[in-house]
Amino acid sequence: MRKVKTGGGWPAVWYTWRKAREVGGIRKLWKAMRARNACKTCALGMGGQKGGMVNEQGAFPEVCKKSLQAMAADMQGAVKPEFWGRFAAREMRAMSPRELEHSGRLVEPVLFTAESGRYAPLGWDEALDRVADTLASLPADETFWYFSGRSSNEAGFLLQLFARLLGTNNVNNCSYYCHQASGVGLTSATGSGTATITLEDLDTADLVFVIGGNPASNHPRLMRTLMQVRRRGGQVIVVNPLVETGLVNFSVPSDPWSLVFGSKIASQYVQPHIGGDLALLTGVAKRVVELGAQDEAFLAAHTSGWPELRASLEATPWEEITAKSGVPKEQLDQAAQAYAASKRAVFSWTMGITHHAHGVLNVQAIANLALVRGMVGRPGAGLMPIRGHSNVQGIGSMGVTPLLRQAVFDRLQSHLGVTLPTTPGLDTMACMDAAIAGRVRAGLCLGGNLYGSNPDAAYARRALENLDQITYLSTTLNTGHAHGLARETVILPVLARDEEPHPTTQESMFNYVRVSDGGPRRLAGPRSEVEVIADLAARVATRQAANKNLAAVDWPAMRDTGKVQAAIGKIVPGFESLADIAQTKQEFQIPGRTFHTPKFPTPDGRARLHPHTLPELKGQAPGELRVMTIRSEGQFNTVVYEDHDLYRGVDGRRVILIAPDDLRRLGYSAGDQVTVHGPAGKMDLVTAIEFQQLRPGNAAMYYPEANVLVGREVDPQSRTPAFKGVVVTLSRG
Ligand SMILES: Nc1nc2c(c(=O)[nH]1)N[C@H]1C(S)=C(S)[C@@H](COP(=O)(O)OP(=O)(O)OC[C@H]3O[C@@H](n4cnc5c(=O)[nH]c(N)nc54)[C@H](O)[C@@H]3O)O[C@H]1N2
Ligand SMILES: Nc1nc2c(c(=O)[nH]1)N[C@H]1C(S)=C(S)[C@@H](COP(=O)(O)OP(=O)(O)OC[C@H]3O[C@@H](n4cnc5c(=O)[nH]c(N)nc54)[C@H](O)[C@@H]3O)O[C@H]1N2
Ligand SMILES: [Mo]
Repeated sequence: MRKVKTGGGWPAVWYTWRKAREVGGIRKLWKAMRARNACKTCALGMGGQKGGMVNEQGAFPEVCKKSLQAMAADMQGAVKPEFWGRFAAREMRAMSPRELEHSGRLVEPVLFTAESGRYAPLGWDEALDRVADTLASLPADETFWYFSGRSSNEAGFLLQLFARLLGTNNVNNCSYYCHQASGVGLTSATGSGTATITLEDLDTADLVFVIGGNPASNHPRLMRTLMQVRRRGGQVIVVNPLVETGLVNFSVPSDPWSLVFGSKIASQYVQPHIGGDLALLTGVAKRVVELGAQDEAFLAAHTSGWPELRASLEATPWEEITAKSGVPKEQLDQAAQAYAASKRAVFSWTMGITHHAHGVLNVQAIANLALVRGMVGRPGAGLMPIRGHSNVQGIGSMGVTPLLRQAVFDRLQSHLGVTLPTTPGLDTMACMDAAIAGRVRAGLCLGGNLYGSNPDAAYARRALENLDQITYLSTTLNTGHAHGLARETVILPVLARDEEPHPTTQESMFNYVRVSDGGPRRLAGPRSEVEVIADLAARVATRQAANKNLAAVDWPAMRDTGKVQAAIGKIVPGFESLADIAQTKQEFQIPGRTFHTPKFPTPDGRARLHPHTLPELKGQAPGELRVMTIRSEGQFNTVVYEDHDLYRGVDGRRVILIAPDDLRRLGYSAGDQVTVHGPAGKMDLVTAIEFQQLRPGNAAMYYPEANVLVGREVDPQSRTPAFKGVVVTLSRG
């Protein structure tokens, strides 16, 4: 396949027309896209009360391929009633993620049993009773609750509340496989786990670091911002082992000049080894200090740990830094010079930073580098984890974590008059381990694809198979519904956010809370998430009449989202105005999270610096390669829309991208069929693709397919798997 020379551009425009045809015309798609609902894809945030395709500053049109894909998927027809009779689970397992997604919207509850080996429809009452019977009969700690980041704040809050009142803290969300290292790392540095800036800050930044991410495909709306930084004469430093076409040049579809001529994005493109960022960031910080460009006054007044960090930077030899980062000293110097000259620098990052066994250390190293020049706690500068799912941050704010924040815990107890469980809850990987060990017996998943997002796919399948019951609240089919089967598996079809009967809210990565109006249902059958959760909780409460905790909430009343919003307003600090948001429709910035002055919510009010020793670079033995498992242009997580990867010019997904030198060194040629051996297993019939734009020693494969190889090693602090640091070897065939 021919590789395009720029990201975005006309292909993105043509794509819009194609999608419009699929869903029955541009007017229909336009109407759906313009409705007042928060965008369904990434957490950069769009839509809400200013109308669809509008950002928090009111800029329009802000549209990307992903939001069209997601919208078109929700606008498709229903799964055909005969689907369930025609395809047994075995046959569903042979379907690709794309085929499953395109089977249609789920409109009726279905039940799979191990005995029958297939799903069959059943009525809502019967389905909810079955789930309620299981949940009510088990000790609460033998259940677990997984949330994706696609659902509303209201659904997230209500479901975690139900789980706690049932008696368990086994409550977690996809963040454990995503940005958890950012939350943990940022909290250790600034006392707050989210971005320190707002979207406006990016308008005055003169330098933006883009570390370990491919926003050209995964957060396309950020590209306009990066283009504007360059137009203002600012710099964009990209740190990525792979040269992503769209980060070199991007044609912003909503900008006529850019669309025709393309816009330069990276002013410097640094290619470290996979996992080499900690060394690289340490090197840049060391060089900044050598240049005398640190902000001593800021460090003395607003940080703690500077003498220790300085000593550690000075003690780390350059040879170690360049060997472990893979980046020559001149390039580190160039980045340090640009940073030393910057007045307002923003540091952004994504999965190339968090998906490592040292993910938290990576995030701390970014914070160190920013703090050394006083770039946190002033306008136009700061720290910006680029979040994944559209409401993953809100789901976290709502208390979907094993450990509730103390304020939320206290208020729940005092407002409801309940005693909450204090057992340490299980994070996502710990739930899988508990399932394998038989210590948890049932699970409930609010969206997502727990099977598909897990490392070590065979282990994930066995873990889920070992459960008595798993329940999925889903909009469409995914691989989890075919491979992640418990002895009894129930799928409950739910409405997408723009079909909800009541307004819901979502939080962007800039801590901005949006209101989605909802809208008319597209198909008969699915129910709102909040309604399903309230109904289920009511049924369990009836079965556990002696459970005073569950009796403390009027569950049937909670079917009204407004009641849930009132509860959130009372319980979650910063969300007070949610109480009457259905009437006011007033969107807001969560107070206390954006830092325009250097006052930090740490115990001593100072930001904390963290010295590090550099971990060994993995995968250096002869025959080994470091693999990062990454997304293509045509997918959203485990949902694959297209098999080709436009900007990397790659066809097919059973591939490994290898640098030309490595291909020769290992004795293969481009196009050879290989078996890739990883810590968790092997993958055969993989096509070796010669890929110029990779730093030698490093290779790339597509997620989720490559999860058969990825091991279960997690970062000890954030419990996030090392999806990007997978050591593999190859054999022929
Ligand atoms: N279209 C689309 N948009 C999405 C998603 C999607 O699947 N599709 N998913 C959403 C979600 S949930 C998330 S979390 C985000 C993910 O957004 P990204 O983090 O951009 O996605 P990945 O494909 O995991 O990105 C990996 C990028 O990091 C680089 N990388 C890998 N390892 C390293 C490393 O060790 N160091 C450095 N410096 N770079 C490295 C890769 O070369 C690649 O460019 O996107 C969100 N938006
Ligand atoms: N090897 C490897 N593994 C990875 C990653 C990687 O880079 N490499 N990335 C990790 C990351 S960053 C993440 S976030 C996880 C992804 O983790 P998940 O969030 O668990 O997975 P998704 O594929 O995003 O889930 C998609 C499904 O959500 C459902 N859905 C969509 N919209 C709605 C809705 O409105 N409501 C409800 N209830 N359901 C809905 C649909 O059924 C759809 O099939 O995977 C992780 N796993
Ligand atoms: Mo993610």
